[in-house]
Amino acid sequence: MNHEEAFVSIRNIQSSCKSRIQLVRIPLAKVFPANPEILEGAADLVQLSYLNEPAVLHNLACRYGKEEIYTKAGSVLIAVNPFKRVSLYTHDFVETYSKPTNEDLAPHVYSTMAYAYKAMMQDGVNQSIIISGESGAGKTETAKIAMQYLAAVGGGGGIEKEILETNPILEAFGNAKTLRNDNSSRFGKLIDIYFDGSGKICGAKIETYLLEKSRVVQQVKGERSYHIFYQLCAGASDNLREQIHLLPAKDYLYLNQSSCLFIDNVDDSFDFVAVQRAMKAVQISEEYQNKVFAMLAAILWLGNVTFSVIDDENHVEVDDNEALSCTADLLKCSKTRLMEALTTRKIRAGHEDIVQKLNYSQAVDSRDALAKAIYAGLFDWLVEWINKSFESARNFTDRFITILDIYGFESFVKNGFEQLCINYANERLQQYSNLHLFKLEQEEYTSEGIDWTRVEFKDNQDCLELFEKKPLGLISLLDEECTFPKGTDYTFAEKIKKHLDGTSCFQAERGASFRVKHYAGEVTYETMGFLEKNKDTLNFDFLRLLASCESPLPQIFATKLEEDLQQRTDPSRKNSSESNKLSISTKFKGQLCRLMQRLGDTEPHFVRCIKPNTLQRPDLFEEDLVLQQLRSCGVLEIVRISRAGYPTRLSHKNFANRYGFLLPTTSLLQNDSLNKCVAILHQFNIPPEMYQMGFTKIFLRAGQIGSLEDSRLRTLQAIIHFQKLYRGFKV
Ligand code: AD9
Ligand code: MG
Repeated sequence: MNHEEAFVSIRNIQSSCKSRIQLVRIPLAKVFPANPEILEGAADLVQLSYLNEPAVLHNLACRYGKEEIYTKAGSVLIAVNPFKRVSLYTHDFVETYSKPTNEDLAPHVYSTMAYAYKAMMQDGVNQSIIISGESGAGKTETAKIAMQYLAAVGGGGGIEKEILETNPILEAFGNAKTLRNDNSSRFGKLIDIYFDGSGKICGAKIETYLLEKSRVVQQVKGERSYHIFYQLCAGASDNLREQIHLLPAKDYLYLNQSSCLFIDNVDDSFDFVAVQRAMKAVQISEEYQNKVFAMLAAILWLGNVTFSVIDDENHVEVDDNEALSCTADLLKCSKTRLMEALTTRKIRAGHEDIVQKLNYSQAVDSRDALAKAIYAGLFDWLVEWINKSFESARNFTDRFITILDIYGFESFVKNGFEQLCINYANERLQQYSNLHLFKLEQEEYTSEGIDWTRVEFKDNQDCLELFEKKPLGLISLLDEECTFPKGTDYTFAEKIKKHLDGTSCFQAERGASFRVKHYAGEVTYETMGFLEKNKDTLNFDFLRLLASCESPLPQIFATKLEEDLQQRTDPSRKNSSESNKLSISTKFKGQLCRLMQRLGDTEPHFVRCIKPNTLQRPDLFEEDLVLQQLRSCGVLEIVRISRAGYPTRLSHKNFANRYGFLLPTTSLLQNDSLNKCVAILHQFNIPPEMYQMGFTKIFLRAGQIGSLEDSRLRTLQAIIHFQKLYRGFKV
């Protein structure tokens, strides 16, 4: 064997945690020390002596094999998606975790929630649960489990049932089947659950972020639009079907274009009943439910509206057919007005309006834009309705636990504007969690009188500046380009390359692409569609059309859209013309900023969800996939923060009890724990830079406990061996 190589026995981890030993030749640099057996499957990663990536992975795999899906990484809870029912959420579990105990209970969402609930009630500090992870990792399920726990311990008034019923509604209208997750949330969600002085739930408030509107009109092959469309088509009663001129899902372009109408093991008509029940629970009357369904049908019919070219310039008129009549009938608007809005655009020139005819692709875009606006209006209306239904009870208290279920970091083959926004949100959350965890560490060190300056820590401020800096940050430059009449996605790409190339987190790529070095990895973005999506131009003709509808919902949408337009108009600028309204990215930045402030007033708890395989299958732990997530959701960063400091912490007493017997008999005369600790450190030649002595605890650098454990084990084995010999001798 040469110096650079080592023979190592590799434990081939099966999900059942049974090991198969294999002998392989590996470069020395790639060999990491394994942890002592006593740490196998440790409930907290920080307990590991060796915090290298394979050790962390091995630990999670071992636990996963035993259906121990929860593991702690310091104060963070890691949840590995089991993709099957696990018996961890019964009433007994709620009981166990909600009772005060001195025992160390296994990591669980319930234990995080129990801690948060207690802290809120006893210390009066509002709490937040921040759930992150990539698509399909289990964020939404975890959020529901958290809510169910709170409903169990803080329930009784009945309102908790209504709060839980908001889940099926928001999932029906905001979730869809994607290639990654059959029930993927296409919006971010923050829910505050309010409690009265006796700890009973008394209200809730929901805020949503960036709903993916484009899905309403287009999906990639194998994905679906929002569940509610298929549920409606499958589950509507004959009466309702007739009322809203409903066809089967396969007959609507917006639903059939992606060749995916069903989801395995999902019964859409059954789920429709559940949604209707949930809507009733939040006091949406049957009459109003039917108005909601009429809007959905209007969107579907709108998708079937077709156009015919009428001249050499490709101008179009709407085909006057069933699709057009049904849309107009459902919206309760004039057919002529609808036709006009779909095929022309009024443009303001000086003091006059000029009517411009649309060509074929413009008309299709305008039809889709109307469908998206109606859907977004409907979604916002539902959220507002739900919030109103909880409003009165909420007024009496300011005590709450907030749960954040937000899209995780995304990196696909092609990444666009949505990914940029999502990853920006993740950068913000990452900074927030790093600062918090770092602060926690710092507090513990300070309270123990430990020298804190020896711990180094790097943050992601550079990347956030790349986004937020004014005037030369990604968001500012994008906004600026949106205000130029001649600005295009291409000129935007040119501009950011000119101004940002050379900054630490940015790299120019070929064509209209650029690359950002995120904390979780590098992502290449293509600027196509950036300007249009950032502007989210609102066509005033549609606003007027919706306002003219006799049905109440389109009227409400029109008012809301107008309000939104006003909100998005920067008050510092006087002229409220379209080009001066706040862009989507700037609005999102503001939302994130408020979110951070809100979270800043609470005591946060972090849950990182991990997807163990891409097949959504139980009992399959793909190490590479998990490792990539551990890196990108910052678990290894947390571990690194601990590693940068002194991850092993034992009280003087525990340390002295565990290793004291290894001391020569003379030292054993020391009866004081602290003196014993010092003697042990001397005995084992642990250098001063490898530990610090706190007031009540001893702090050790990563890896130090391993050699002590080895000696302890060897000595114990020798003692046992000796005892056996001695007994044999006696017999
Ligand atoms: V997305 O970003 O919204 O696409 P999520 O929210 O992270 O994603 P979700 O909670 O929807 O993922 O979980 C995906 C699927 O995993 C669920 O539909 C369940 O089938 C499965 N899952 C997740 N967590 C659990 C669990 N604790 N127990 C059982 C689970 N199944
Ligand atoms: Mg989700």
